[in-house]
Amino acid sequence: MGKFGLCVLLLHLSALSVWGQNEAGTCPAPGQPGYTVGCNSKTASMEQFRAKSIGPDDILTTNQGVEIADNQNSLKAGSRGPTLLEDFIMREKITHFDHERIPERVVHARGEGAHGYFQVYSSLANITKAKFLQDPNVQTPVFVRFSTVGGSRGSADTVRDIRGFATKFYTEEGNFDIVGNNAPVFFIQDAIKFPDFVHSVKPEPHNEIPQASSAHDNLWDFVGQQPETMHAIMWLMSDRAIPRSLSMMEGFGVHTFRLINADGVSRFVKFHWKPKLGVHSLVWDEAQKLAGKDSDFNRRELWEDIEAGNFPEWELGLQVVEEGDELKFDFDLLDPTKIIPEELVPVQRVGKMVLNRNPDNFFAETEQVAFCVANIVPGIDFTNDPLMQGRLFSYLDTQLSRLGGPNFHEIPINRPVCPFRNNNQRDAMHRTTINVGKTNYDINTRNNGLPKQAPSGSGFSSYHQQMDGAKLRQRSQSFSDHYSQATLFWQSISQPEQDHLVSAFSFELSKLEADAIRIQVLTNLQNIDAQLAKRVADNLGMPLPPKEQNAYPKPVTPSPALNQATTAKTSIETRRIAILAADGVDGQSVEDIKAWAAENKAKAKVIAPHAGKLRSATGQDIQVDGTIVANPSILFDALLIPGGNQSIKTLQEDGGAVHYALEAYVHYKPIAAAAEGGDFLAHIGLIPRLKHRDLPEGMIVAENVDDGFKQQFYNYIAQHRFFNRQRVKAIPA
Ligand code: HDE
Repeated sequence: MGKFGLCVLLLHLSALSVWGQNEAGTCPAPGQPGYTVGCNSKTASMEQFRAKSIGPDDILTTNQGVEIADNQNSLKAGSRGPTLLEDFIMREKITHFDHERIPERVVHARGEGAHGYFQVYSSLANITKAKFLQDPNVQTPVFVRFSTVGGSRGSADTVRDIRGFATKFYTEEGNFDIVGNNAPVFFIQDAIKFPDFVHSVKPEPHNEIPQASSAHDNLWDFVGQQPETMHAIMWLMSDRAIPRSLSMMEGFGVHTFRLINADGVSRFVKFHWKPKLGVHSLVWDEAQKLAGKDSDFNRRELWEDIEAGNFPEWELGLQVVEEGDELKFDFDLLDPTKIIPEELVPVQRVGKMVLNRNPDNFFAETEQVAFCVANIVPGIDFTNDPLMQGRLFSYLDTQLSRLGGPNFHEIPINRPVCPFRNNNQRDAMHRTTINVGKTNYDINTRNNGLPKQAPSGSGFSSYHQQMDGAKLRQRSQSFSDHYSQATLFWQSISQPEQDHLVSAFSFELSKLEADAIRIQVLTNLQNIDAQLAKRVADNLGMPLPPKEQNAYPKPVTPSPALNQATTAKTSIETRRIAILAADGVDGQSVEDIKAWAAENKAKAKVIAPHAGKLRSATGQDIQVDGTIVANPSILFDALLIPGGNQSIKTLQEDGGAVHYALEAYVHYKPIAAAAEGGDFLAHIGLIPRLKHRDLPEGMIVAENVDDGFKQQFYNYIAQHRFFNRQRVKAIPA
């Protein structure tokens, strides 16, 4: 910082009269810059000085605050001589760089985060005393981190995987974290199996292959031996595991938690996040190509949507079960491999979460954020789910090494914003708080007994659940049906989703080396549904193994809530439309569609064979937003081919353009053509040549881009994909 900057800062600080360390000797308020536990008049000014956030606009200094005069040349003995050890500026810089990385998360390493708020629709006082769920006028700050599970930090976004969906609520009573996933069930029932499960799905230990993929022998070997994985495996092989966008996926707390009201009455609860834009997925071929062409596809879109003011939004849903109803289901509420079908216990939508601000710094916020299942507030409590019990231990434990010691709660993104007052935890690595005073123990008399416990009736106290039972290593018999809900999932999803699921199993199993593993998995599938097993076996060219005698499933009633085809399909917000054009295009329709898309919070881009500008049929300049080669069709939700004789002629001769449309077709995307655009589609064989009738579904061919055209295009884009298209398999794209 330059001397001038320092003066300005000091002047600014001395002008603070309310929260600053001023003449009156007061301390900054909790949550304000410079606030520190135990802050008093001696420490505050130093803390304020340090609390200034570091921007790019000051003069470079060393970490000791010394201004750097030359950041381009190291100190040498002669301009061609060796570098001197004395060069403390270079040594400090390189030493710091050498230590820039912290260990990546052992799972969920790749992620992206955003800030926002949560607001309850109306008071939930009847079911919980949690303060942030009482007042519809209160907006509670949140930070959300989405992640994939298996891949390393630099792996691709669009791999087949469960997505993490972790939310930290900075409530006025302390931080509450819902550390959830985009699947409502987990692969195992007991935490003791977690390291084995994770080892099996991660790259194999001898060669670290494959990265961010479940298609290898170790995972399927584990799955074959552990039928409890099968329900979550169905989700992993389904379209849910390749979300179109992070804002188009559901979130689930997975475990059953408790809600406790002010009268001490406890109820069971499952947490859900319901996306405003509905649940939509990529298709597998597209996901695989995206992993190469834009490995940041999901991350980039989240960032861009927030920058553009298209804020992702979810409703918080609760499934509440009365304490007395705990045992009324034909599965165990404590079993994390089971859902409560929404048709049995409806999801009440109780509030909304909006993500409206990107992090300032990826490392400081998204990388250093520490979620923990054990972070709860009064009014919320745990259950005996044996997976949850293990998680209560694991998160803080792993963060001790990931974030370098027990003081990671002091990192700004992890700090509560409520009046975080005091405790006697002291010292350790990276401590930044300067505690003052002579006492660091409870109960003391030397500091009038302060800090002290919350008065009786306030503060957190655990739900008084009755416990008994022998000490043993055993799983309850009520956890033993591993197939019925996998069958429920299979029978609930739509036909296209079933087809995709069969393809996903076939793809993954075809990549295995060991036939024995394939046979074991087919046996498990046979226990779920004979049709499913047969279709996969046929694709693998293998006979169907016999169904196991003692396997469930029970008869199931399909759950429409699991069917992605019934999701919200009413909006084109955030959707991306490619306008494929070349010189000579009808400029008016390009402008029209761009304006119409923007009005509807969608994004239309002109994609052309070359960058720069296009010359329209009437001689205007049209800005090209991207080239065909750098902006493939997989980056878009829909395709428009405007008219213009010359443009169409050029596109017909351009293999890249032809492939563009064929690929959009095989990915089931809406395709619209205006005027001569229809000739292009006919030329490449996507629609009949002579009459533009009997079009494949999701396609529009019209004379111009009038209101009727736009309305139909809107409906088609909102529809997302058209899975009943003919001849998709025959098209080489
Ligand atoms: Fe996690 N999990 N997990 N997990 N998990 C971690 O914590 C663990 C489980 C989930 O964006 C780790 O800080 C155990 C279920 C998310 O930072 C670790 C068990 C669900 C994230 C860990 C589970 C999750 C994690 C790795 C079984 C959905 C990323 C680094 C007993 C409800 C949070 C870290 C973020 C991260 C342990 C199972 C979700 C090792 C032991 C079930 C979203 O502590």
